[in-house]
This record gives sequence, structure tokens and C-alpha cells, in this order.
Amino acid sequence: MSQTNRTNSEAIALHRQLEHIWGTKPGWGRLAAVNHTVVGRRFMLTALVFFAIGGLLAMLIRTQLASSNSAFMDAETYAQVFTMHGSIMMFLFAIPFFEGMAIYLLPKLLGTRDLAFPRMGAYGYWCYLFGGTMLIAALIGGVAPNSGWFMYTPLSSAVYAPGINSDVWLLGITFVEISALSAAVELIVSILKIRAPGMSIDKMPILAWYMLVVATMMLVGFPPLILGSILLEVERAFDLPFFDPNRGGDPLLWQHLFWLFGHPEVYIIFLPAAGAISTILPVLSGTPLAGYRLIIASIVSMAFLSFGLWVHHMYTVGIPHLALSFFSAASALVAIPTAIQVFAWLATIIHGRPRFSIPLLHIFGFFFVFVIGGLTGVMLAMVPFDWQAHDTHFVVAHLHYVLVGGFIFPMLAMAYYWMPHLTGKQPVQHLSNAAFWMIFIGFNTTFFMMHLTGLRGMPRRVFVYPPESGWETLNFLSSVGSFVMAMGFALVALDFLLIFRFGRAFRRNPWKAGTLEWAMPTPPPSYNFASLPYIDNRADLLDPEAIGPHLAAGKGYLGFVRHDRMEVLGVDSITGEPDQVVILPRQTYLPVWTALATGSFFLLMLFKLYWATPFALVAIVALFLLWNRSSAALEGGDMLDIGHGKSLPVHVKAASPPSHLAMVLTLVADATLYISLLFGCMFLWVSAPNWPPADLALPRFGLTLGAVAAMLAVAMGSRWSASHPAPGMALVLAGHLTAGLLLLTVAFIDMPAPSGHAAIASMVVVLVYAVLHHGIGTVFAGHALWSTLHRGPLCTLTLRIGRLWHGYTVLAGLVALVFPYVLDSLARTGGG
Ligand code: HEM
Ligand SMILES: [Cu+2]
Repeated sequence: MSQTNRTNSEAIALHRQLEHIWGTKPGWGRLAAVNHTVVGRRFMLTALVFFAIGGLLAMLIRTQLASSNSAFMDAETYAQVFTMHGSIMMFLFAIPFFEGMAIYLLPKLLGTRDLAFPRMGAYGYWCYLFGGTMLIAALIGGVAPNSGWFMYTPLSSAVYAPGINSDVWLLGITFVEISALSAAVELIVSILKIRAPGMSIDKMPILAWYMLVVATMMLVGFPPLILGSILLEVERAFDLPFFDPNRGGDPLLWQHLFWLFGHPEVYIIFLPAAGAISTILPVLSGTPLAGYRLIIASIVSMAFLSFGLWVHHMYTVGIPHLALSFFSAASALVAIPTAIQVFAWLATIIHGRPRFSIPLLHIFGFFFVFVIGGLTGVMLAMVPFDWQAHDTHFVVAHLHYVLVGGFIFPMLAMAYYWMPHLTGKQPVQHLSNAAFWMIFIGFNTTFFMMHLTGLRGMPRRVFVYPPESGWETLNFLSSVGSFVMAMGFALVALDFLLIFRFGRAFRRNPWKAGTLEWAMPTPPPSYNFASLPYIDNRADLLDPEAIGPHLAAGKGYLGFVRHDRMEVLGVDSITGEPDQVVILPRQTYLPVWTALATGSFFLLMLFKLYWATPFALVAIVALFLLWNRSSAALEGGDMLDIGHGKSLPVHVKAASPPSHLAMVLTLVADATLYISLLFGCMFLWVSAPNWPPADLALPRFGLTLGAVAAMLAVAMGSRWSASHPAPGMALVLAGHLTAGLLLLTVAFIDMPAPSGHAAIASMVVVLVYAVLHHGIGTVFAGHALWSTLHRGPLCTLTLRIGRLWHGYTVLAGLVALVFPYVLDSLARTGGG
């Protein structure tokens, strides 16, 4: 046997072994899949199904509006249809689709085998699927949400929406948001910690930068909405009057919380699409991306700006003048980073030699539509114009030019560009062209008309208009356009089926790209790379043709299988130097079980079986504790060989393991929710009518003092546990338990009934937040103590992560204790 033959058969053996470990099992085993390629594909496919449902609803809307006084739908049906159309498109389609794209692509672009927490990804997928199914079931049952996709109170509160319609939205969307938050944590940690060795942060592919920024925005953008939904659900379920002006609440609180999320949401949808364009356009133009660093600077500043803009959705509610001019200026300012990106793309095209291709055609569609949407956006950012156009179809036209332009066209470009990667087949270009032009022309016909009807005063969200309004011809044209567009989408679906069925196989890298996802066979194997590359150039200027065979032959790092473990390399976030071997968990049914338990919690809430909810909560916590078991088995063995004569510690012994960072990020999201809650209560004091409340009680001083002492015990025990695990953890346990019980007593015995006034409701909710944290801390500490006693000393990583939780809980608990005193003294000095 010759030398090359021997290496060949060795390489094939390596691939078999890797596939055996990383591959998803057939049959029921699919439910246990955690692999990022599988989970990413599922996310994208499911999102497309929701897109089809949302699109169908859009067609119903256009059918209704095609003529005046149409009898196709009644008012209630129309309300459910447009609310579900908006909610599905925003929450069940756009965000999950790009999450799926990121989950599928990022490990490949970053030159590694999977994300940091494969089970989190799977859990997120099931939460998304179950939550989305809840909403669709409600639509079929005729009890879908009907208060518009931004669910303004009081329209959505118990008085005006007594059915379960609003609860479906609040619970279903929150369920889906949990999935988005877990994806955000997973993406940030993976981008920062799980890359190919040598890939320093300034060599990352540009899409990784976009996703890093987007995931961070999700981490701080979603908690305000989750909080708002919880408060509204609590008001609907238990009559705590956060949004009721008669009892010290304020509907504006909902609007602020919603748009604090809602405006960044627009950028959360746009940026991943922009990232895809920044990745694809240079390849199709045959030249490197112009202004890599400038683009990074502009997306970071865009992220910051977008959190200061939410008030431009509320110009008409009576905001002080000075504030109005501030938000108007900021809204115009945000056009600058967008313009920088658009110019960088144009420069890339001009520098390069673009070859005609279908993805490029869709990018052209994006440019055209998105720029018009941007222009009408700047018009709306001007306060006086907005006062005219507010709540007319002009706004509907604007938002679709931005969303369809900024998301749908880039998505189609992505789909055509990466289709060869997903399927291993080359596109057949018979239908692609026609499909594009039908969508493009159909879209512009549909929505250009809405600018005109809007300017002529046609309000949005009306199901009939009178014949003498003069809006009928324009509306009819708009509806015709929308059917042309729908046929275009059907053609795209057919096109993809044809590629799948008849496309020719190809060898490698059909677009001659310089990114790592093409340095692997297509469709990709479950482990992506048989061995991991060392990256010493910017990761979009590489040569997959050379790297691919080298890695496939097992000549990179970790080109072997050890103890049947799934291994990847962890790196220093900045320099990209490898600093640990991360051992990933094998496939498991735990994510699907945990998501089912989470789903049953939401269903119990929905059907008002509140007494049973604690059982669901206990099940969720217990299941999560089971997740921990496999990591306990990793102790022992100090340095692991990674090939090329190097050894690294296993992640549980490393200085900065991924799960530590994940806990920090989780607490950032948690703290954002808490801070929004505290500020929300302060906002009520400033702006709500009927303040101060008649009776405002304070906790008994003895109880406060006792709780403070218990919290200090938690803090001390947590420090002590580093040297004395068992007694330290026992102290933490006792402290959490005592503090939790005392706070519970304060909330439900010392306080007057929270349904009386929003001030009291605020205090109670803040206290309950702290109680929940002490409760979870109790479980953590109890589990740690139990393992220490039964299995010997805990691994230091578990202790370190626990310490983060205990520390945060003590901080949050102290704030909760002080809060009633602060609110009390404020209320006495006036406000309202
Ligand atoms: C595919 C073709 C689409 C058509 C024909 C269409 C049509 C419409 C129409 C006519 C309305 C206004 C309903 C009314 O105010 O009475 C509307 C609202 C809306 N659409 Fe679309 N749409 C489409 C795609 C999308 C996409 C892709 C998104 C987001 C990614 C989206 C998001 C929204 C939102 C958020 C609303 C506001 C709903 C509300 O008022 O609560 N639409 N759409
Ligand atoms: Cu906005």
C-alpha cells in the first residue's frame, strides 16, 4: 500500500468515527438532536412555514381591502387577521429565521464543529415551535389576539379584551422570546469563545460581527417586552393595576416598554440581513469587502443609537417639546450608520467586477426598496409630518418597504447563495429570474399605492372604507400587486424544490468564496471539519480549496477521536489563541422534555389553572438540574493533547470557560428586566394620575433587618464555600431560604392588597422578583450541598457559576428591600 493510500483510508476511518459521535440518530433519535446544522435547518424551515401562514393572512387582508364596504370579513375577524399577520411576521418568522441562519452558519464560518451550548439551541427550537403552535391554534380556534401587533392597553386589558385572546399573545410571545434569549446567549458565547485557533477578533468574518452586535441587542432589547408582557398578564390575571389610570397605573407604561423593545427590534431584523449582504456581495463582486472596520464601527453605533429612539413611535401621545426634538434628531441621526453601510456596499461593487447571478439580483431589489423605505422613514422622523401620517396607510407602506426591503430580499439572496451549501446541489436557473421580477413588481405595486392612500387619509387597521372616499382604485391596484407577489413567492418555492430534485452536484466552493463554510464537503457532515484550521488571515479572505482537503485529511487540530467525546477548541475572546478543550454534551432528549415542561407552565397560565403552575416550575427546575449531570463526569485528566505538539486544559479547569460567560450574560438580561421594572415603577410615580395612593404601608422593620442578615449570610457562605464547600453551601442554603420566606411575608402580609393601587402592586412585584431569585438560589445551593456530600467536592466551575447567582440575588434582594422606602418617600413628596 502506498503512503497516500494509507493516509486516505485513515482519513476515511476518522470521518466514520466522527460521524458516529456527532451524527443525529434516525427515527425517534431525531427528537434528541442537538447538532447545530440540524437545529439551524429546523429553525429556518419552521420560520418559512410561519412566513407562509403570515403571507396567507396578508392575502386575506388585501382581499378584504380590494373593494369598499367589502363583506369578506367582519370587524372581529379582520382584527385577528392583521394582528396575527404582524405578530407572526415579526416574532415567528423574521427573528427565528435569522437565528436559524446564524445557528447553521456561524460554527462553519468560525471554523469549528458546533456552538457552545448545543442543548440550549435545541431547547430554544422546541420553545419556539410550541409557542408558535399555541398562537396558530388560537387563530384556528377563532380566539387569536386582536389588539394589533403592539397590543396597546387598555385595548388589550381585561376590561376591553375579556376573552383569552390577549393572554394567548402575552404568553405565546413570551414563550418564543425565551427561545430568542437563549439563542442570544448561545450566539454571543460561541462567537467570543468557540472559534478556530488564531482567529483574533479583528479577523472574524464580518457576519460574526453582525451577529455579535445583534445578539447583544436581543439580550437587552427583549427583557423590557418580556417584563411588559408579564405585567400585563399579571394585571389581567390577578388585577394588579399597572396600566389602569384609575388606580395609579398608566397605559403609557406599556407603550414605553413595548417600543423600548420595538424599535431595536427593527434593527435586530435588519442587521443579520445586512450581515448576509456584507458576506455575499464581496464574493459576487470578486473583491474584498470595502471598509471592514468602518462597517463594524457603524453597526456598533447603530446598536447604541437604536435604543434611544423608541419615542418616535409615540410622538402623538403628548411628550414634552424638548424631548420630542431630541428623539426626532436622534431618529434622523440613525440614518448615518445605515448610509455608511450602503456606501461601503456600493464601493465594493464599483471596485469589483460583479458577475450576474440570482443572489445579486435580489441584492439589487434590496437596494431599491430599502432606500425608498429609508427616505419615508426620515420623513416620518420629522414630528409635524408624523402628526399628519400617524396611523394611516402611509406608515404601513413605510414599514413594509423597510421590512420587506431590509429582510425579505436579503433573505432570498441568502437562500440562493447558500442553497448549494445546504443541499450540495447547484441551482438550475429557469424560474429564478421570473420569480424575482414578479416579487419585485408585485411588491412595489402593492405598497407604493399605500403611500398614496395614506396621504389621502386612509387609516390603518380599518376593515371597510366608504365608496365615496376615492381610495378604491388605488386599493384595488394594491391588492392585484399583492397577488402577483404571492405568485412570485410560490415560484421561488417551486424553484427550490427543483434545485433539490434536479440540481447537479458540484465539488467545492461554487461561488469562489473566501470563507470557511466552503472548506467542507456539501451538504455538510455533522462535525463540519475533520480537524480544525489555524487562521492567520482575515477569515473572509481564505482559500477553501487549499484548506478543505488539508482539514479533511485530519492534519489540523483535534484531528482524532478521544473517548468518544465531542471536542472543540475554546479560544481567548480577543487574541483567538486557544486556551481550552471544550467537551460538548452528547445528544439527549432533555431539551425537548424541558421545553414541554415550560410549555405546560404557559398552558396552565393560559387556562387559568394557577394552582398547578408551581408543579410545572418544579419540573422545569428539576429537568435543568439533570442537564448538569454530564458535565460532572469530566473531572480528572489535566492537560489534553490537541495535535501539533500542543496540550490544553479541559474547559471545566480553564480560566474562562464558556458556561461562566453564559451565566454573566444571563444575569445581564435578568438585570435589564429588573432595572426596567424599577424604572417602570418610578415612571408611574412621575406620570400616572391618582398618585399618591391613600394607604402606603412599609415592611415591619424587624423583618427588613432579618432579611438583610439572611442575605449577608448568603454572601458570606458563598465566599466561604471556596475553602469549605459543605458548611459554606449549608450557610448559603439557610440564608436563601430565610431571606426568601421573609420577603414573601413582607410582600403578602405587610403590604395592603396590591390590587388597590399601582404603587403597592409595584412593591409586591419587586419583592416577588427577589423571592423567585432566592428560591432558585435555594435549589442551586441545595443541589450543590447534596452533591458535595454524596459525590465528593464539587467541580470548581459549578461553584464559580453558583457564586455569580448568589451574588446577584443578594444585590437584587437588597434593592427590593430598599425599594418600598424609596417609593414611599417619593410618593409623600408628590408626583402624579
Ligand atoms: C408578503 C406580503 C405582505 C403583504 C401583502 C402585507 C400586507 C399588510 C397590510 C395590508 C397591512 C395593514 C393592515 C391594516 O392596517 O389594516 C399589514 C400590516 C403589517 N405587516 Fe404586512 N404584509 C406583507 C408582508 C409583511 C412582512 C414580511 C412583515 C414583517 C417582516 C410584515 C409586517 C407587518 C406588520 C408589523 C403590520 C402591522 C400590523 C398591525 O397593525 O398590528 N408584513 N401588512
Ligand atoms: Cu422606531
